[in-house]
Amino acid sequence: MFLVFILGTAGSGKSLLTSMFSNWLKAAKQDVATVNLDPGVMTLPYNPDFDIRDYVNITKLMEEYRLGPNGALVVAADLIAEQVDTLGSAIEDMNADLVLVDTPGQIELFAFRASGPFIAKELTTELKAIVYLFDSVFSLDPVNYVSNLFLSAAVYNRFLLPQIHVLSKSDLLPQKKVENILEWSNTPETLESEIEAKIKGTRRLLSRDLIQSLSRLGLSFPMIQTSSKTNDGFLNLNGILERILSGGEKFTF
Ligand SMILES: Nc1nc2c(ncn2[C@@H]2O[C@H](COP(=O)(O)OP(=O)(O)OP(=O)(O)O)[C@@H](O)[C@H]2O)c(=O)[nH]1
Ligand SMILES: [Mg+2]
Repeated sequence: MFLVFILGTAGSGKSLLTSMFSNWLKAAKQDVATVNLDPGVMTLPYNPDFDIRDYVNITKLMEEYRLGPNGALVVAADLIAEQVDTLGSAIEDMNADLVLVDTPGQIELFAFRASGPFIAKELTTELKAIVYLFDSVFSLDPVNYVSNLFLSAAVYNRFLLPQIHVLSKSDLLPQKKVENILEWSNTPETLESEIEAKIKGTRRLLSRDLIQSLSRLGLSFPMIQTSSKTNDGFLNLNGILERILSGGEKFTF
């Protein structure tokens, strides 16, 4: 069993990717299961095989501890960590070859509080990977793109798992723009010169230094485009996951 955690900023397309990519994998006869780890979500575009909402109830926590929604999510994250053995067994019992794990919209909740990395570490001892989403429309602005690179680096620093960058919602941009952003990920110099051309003053200096420090750290991950509306890039995403997790073999023979 391999686990793939899907992370990204709020609204970057995690849940729809979990939904559409799992459907795509099923159509390719792969034994895939879905996990919802977002205790605060109201409706999901898929029917999770494992749902954290069966274990923690945000509305109850808000009432019980007199908390707002974000405070309740923090308490929920700690409660989830306490039950990690139970959750791990439940997920293992699904016996799927590949498990897609949809994470909460508040990325800091999963990535930066102790519970997320703890869950990622403790939930099964099998191989894992992270798919980190970059929203295409948000990434059009090179400064946003750089900020997101840093968030992704922070995620890597917490999880230390193989990480793939996915430029999500590729259907919302002309292919030329998509390729432009992919080019930034391959050659940081392109990104730097675009920032030099577009931005002035402190923001320019800051962005340039940020890009250079990421290059120095050697933190670069492959980036591919996907769309959960057209299934664009799913074949590619699957190929990369197979290479990372199962030595290039199919997940299910
Ligand atoms: N056009 C287009 N829209 C998308 C795509 N993926 C997601 N969306 C839309 O973007 C919005 C957010 O998608 P979600 O899948 O809920 O994103 P999320 O990251 O799970 O959001 P949170 O869990 O709230 O952080 C929804 O309106 C989706 O329909 C895509 O590939 N193309
Ligand atoms: Mg979601």
